[in-house]
Amino acid sequence: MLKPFQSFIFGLVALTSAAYAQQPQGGADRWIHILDPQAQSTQNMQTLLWVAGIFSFLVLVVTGGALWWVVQKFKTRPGEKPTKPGAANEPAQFHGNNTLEVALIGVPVLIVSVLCVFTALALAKINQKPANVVQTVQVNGWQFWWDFEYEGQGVRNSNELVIPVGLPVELKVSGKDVIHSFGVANLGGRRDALPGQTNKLIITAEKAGIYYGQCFELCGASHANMLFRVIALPKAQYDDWLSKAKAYQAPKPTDPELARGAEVFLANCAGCHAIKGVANGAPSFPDLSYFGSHATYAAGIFRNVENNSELSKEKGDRAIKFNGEERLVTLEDWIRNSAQVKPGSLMPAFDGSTYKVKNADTGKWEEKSYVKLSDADIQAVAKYLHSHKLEGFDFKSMAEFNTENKDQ
Ligand code: HEC
Ligand SMILES: [Cu+2]
Repeated sequence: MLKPFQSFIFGLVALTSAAYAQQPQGGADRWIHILDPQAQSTQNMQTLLWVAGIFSFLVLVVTGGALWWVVQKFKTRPGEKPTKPGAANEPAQFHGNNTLEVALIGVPVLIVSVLCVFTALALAKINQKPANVVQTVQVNGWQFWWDFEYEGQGVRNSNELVIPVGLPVELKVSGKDVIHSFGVANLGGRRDALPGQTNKLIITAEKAGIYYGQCFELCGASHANMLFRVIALPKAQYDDWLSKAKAYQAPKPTDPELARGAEVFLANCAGCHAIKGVANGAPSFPDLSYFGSHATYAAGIFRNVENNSELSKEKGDRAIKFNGEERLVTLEDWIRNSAQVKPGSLMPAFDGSTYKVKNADTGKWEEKSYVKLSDADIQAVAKYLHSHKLEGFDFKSMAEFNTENKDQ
């Protein structure tokens, strides 16, 4: 059994580490940090947290102190006989005390009422829809990634939400298969992403930079790998991004390797993934139109680098064991067998491996194999994906930009 003091310290450590635990993978981004508000709404929540915290601390001091005082005053000391009824050191015995009872009921009611007022005021502020909302974005949670659809713009960007600095963006959050929860702690709260329902959330980033978010509702094997980035750009840059994303049409590749990549993409990937000007894909799979500009892939868990030699453990890039040998995960590994590097990924493998399906007619399990792409084809398609960039936007190189920003 832990002694009270030890368990108190243990609890404190557990709480503090929970606040710091969620370190992002790949890229020196901001951590999810409940005590690092970066928007007015999170500032309001933080103030409320402090008010409630201070009240709770006072209650702890008063009740804990009273208990300690009583124990010290009335405990039986070494050599003393246990207190007996009627003995000289027995505390005064009484039944019923109006003042004490009123105080014991009145004080907690007062504390809760005060907290209630603070909470209602904060909620009213947070839920107020500002008049200057610049963009509405439909946010869809899928197993195990996020889709962002810019209403009225014809722009879809998966796993990375680009917003302007200082201006409110309205998010319409929904789940498309199971229940997810959208949360970007530093910018403002969470919303459950429920199938068949839309929950609204307004976010405003006060400073430029990359903010880290993730799914907060257990949704399956890769729930913990269902991350996303919010990229806040100065307004002019955001407008530029949006207009380029709107106008984007994939160029026809001239380089032979890219042309091969395009063929592989059309034959194997285009049924699911959209690339503007190449394929419409399906809304239930990530849009790869601007993949070359993205900071991360696989729903924020891997850093998107053009050259695999840029990967490093020091930068937080993930390594896993392939055939017993540990090495850093590349985009080619992802394409070859995504479920090997992200458990439960619903993207088919392209390594010729086998899987089992139940035949609906016979009820028997049958073995099937995935398509096998050659290493050269996988490399070509990876290179092809990287070639789809919005000119002047390379969020891959925003890590430094962000670290600088953090120290302001
Ligand atoms: C049957 C549909 C399907 C096909 C075909 C498919 N994918 Fe995917 N792909 C998915 C799904 C589902 C995900 C999301 C997985 C996740 O993050 O959990 C995904 C994710 C990705 C991502 C990461 C996107 C991001 O921003 O996080 C890339 C890159 C990708 N696929 C490339 C390919 C390539 C290249 C091919 C063809 C060789 C291909 N996919 C074929 C379903 C498919
Ligand atoms: Cu989820």
